[in-house]
Amino acid sequence: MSYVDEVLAKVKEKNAGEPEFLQTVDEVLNSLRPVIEANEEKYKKQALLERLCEPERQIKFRVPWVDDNGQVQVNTGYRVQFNSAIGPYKGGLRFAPNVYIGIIKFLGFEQIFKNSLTGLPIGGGKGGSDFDPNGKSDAEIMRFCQSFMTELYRHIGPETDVPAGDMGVGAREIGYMFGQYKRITDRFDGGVLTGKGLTYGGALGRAEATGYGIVWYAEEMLKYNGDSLEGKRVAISGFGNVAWGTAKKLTDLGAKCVTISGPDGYIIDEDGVNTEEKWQCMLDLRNSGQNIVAPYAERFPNAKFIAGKKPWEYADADLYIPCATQNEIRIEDAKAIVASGTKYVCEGSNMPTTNEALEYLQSNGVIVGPAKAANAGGVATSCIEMGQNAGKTVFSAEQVLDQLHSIMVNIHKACADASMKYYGEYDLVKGANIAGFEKVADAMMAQGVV
Ligand code: 2IT
Repeated sequence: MSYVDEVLAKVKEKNAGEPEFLQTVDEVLNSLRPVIEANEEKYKKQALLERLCEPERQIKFRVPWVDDNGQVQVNTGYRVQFNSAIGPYKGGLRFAPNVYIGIIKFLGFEQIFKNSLTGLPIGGGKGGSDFDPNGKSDAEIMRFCQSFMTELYRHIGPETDVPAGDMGVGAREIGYMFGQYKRITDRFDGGVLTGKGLTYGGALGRAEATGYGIVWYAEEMLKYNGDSLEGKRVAISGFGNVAWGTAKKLTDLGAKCVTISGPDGYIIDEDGVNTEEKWQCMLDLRNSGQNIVAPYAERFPNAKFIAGKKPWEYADADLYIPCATQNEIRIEDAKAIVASGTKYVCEGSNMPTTNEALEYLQSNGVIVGPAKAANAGGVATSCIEMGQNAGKTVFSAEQVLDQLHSIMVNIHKACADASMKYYGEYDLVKGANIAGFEKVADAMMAQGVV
């Protein structure tokens, strides 16, 4: 049995109840085969892959809080510190009812390669809670965030582990957590959290960064294939921070975003989600705490709401960009996307495509930009924010966004070059895994058995 197969079998046995984690490990390790085979003896002796698949540390804790009726509620908090070979653990916090250790581990594992791809010195980590922010009052959100940080603070720090937002955690939640961290520790450690407000250390451009980065990555994909975004019709899913930044940058670059979506269904807006008013509407929908997009069609009567469906059935797009959540493109969705005749899918959300759907898209000639490369602009800008905080300075929006743009161009090139080198073809999915892995593997080997 090859070393990769041996490790895959062990990981499957050991993490049987964590399908999302197994999904990403399976996808990543399979694509690393040629690199592993070239170094098999050395890597096997050092148990490099076993170490890579085992988090350095996992923290699980009780988060008690009092709701507005005086009732005590209890949630579970998590922080998985996955890999610190190239820098302090870095990655977001997700608050969503379906969060359990398997989700945090899949996100943390992906984060290792993503952070490596940025070219910046950040390791991989992820955390969160099964707390559902929808329908909660502002006071409840604050009490939850304070309780969460009352345990988390002892495990994080600007040189140790630097959380940020993910689904359910935006600038408001980061603010409440930062306040509590500062109160407990009596330190203004600006760089302990990223995605902060602009008045207390946040970076200009961080809010837009994930979406902007995705579109810049998509632009590189199209350019490489002799194409451009100008005049393209783009179907995206989601309506949160990632979808918002994506819709804005698509408009900037002359493309038209024609769909957005929520758990209740999707919106078709043939005029384009392309005005300040429409982007503000996305923010309002997010802030409503209802987690629905239907009201968009009431506010903009030319738009149509399709209940209970996903935008992948919309056939008239040149490019599809999932920006909602994991496994939102399943095999039947991949079939619809292929049937539309599109050439491109660029992943915005983390692991939006099941492995079966991914295989179907690629084997039918669709060029896929993988999330760990395409959405790396968010965490890259977080690292710029860490640098700003450490240097006791403030960067201009232009400084941040110019750097972000060149990071995205470099990531695309690193993915393309790595897949050419090991597979002799342009496959960004494999290339991202390989390019991300090589740097981490080298650092792990250099640092001995730790
Ligand atoms: O998935 C991600 O890369 C994020 N949620 C952002 C992580 C970060 O540390 O900015």
